[in-house]
Amino acid sequence: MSIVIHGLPASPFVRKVRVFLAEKNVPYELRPQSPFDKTPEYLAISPLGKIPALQDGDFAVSDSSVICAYLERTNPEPALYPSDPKEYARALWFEEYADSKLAESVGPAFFQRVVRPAFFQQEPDEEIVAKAVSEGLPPVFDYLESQIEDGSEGLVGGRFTIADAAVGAVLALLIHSGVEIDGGRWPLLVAYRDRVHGRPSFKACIEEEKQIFASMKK
Ligand SMILES: N[C@@H](CCC(=O)N[C@@H](CS)C(=O)NCC(=O)O)C(=O)O
Repeated sequence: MSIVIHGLPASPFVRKVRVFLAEKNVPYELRPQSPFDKTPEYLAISPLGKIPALQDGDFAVSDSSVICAYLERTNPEPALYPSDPKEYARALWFEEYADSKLAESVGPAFFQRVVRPAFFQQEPDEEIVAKAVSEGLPPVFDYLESQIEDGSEGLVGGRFTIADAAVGAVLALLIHSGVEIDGGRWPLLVAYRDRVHGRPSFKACIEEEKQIFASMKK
């Protein structure tokens, strides 16, 4: 297996890359790398010390967006970036939105409910979770709800693209955090989330992660 992904399954950015690889049917090895363990060896392949990083033979590169763009060139089928210029730009926009605003809004609940107990043996601060759920998340859910076409397989061009790999990867954090999306208020988002997470690529990751988090809580 020539492709190695350095990272942990808990990271939405690692999940995005894993889903992307699965959608393209490319085998890879996930090599455990904590974002808190910035060894000189890891910094040599990921200069910011962040996960994920990719190694493909003697080539290494970091950042999930860069990695996916690289993989699209090395493994063009199925295409996960639209070819139409406007759709391409919109797909990149949703990837950017997922990696920044959506991740920042979902992050506090995940950090409190999963990262603190599992990695630091600390209790979650439920006030932080409640604030994120009541104030941080509704505007991003409103925005996504306004962008989803009823029944569509993806946010752009009616099919699964990098946009959905990125958005779905961050939405998966809510499952692990025990945060529900209110289907009465955001019905298109819930249906979209279910369609995206129902794909074999996402299903495999999410099931594996559930088992990992369950065993870490014991
Ligand atoms: N833009 C980067 C973000 C990666 C990122 O922030 N990863 C987190 C883990 S989810 C990390 O490594 N954090 C450690 C740090 O910021 O030093 C990407 O898309 O790969």
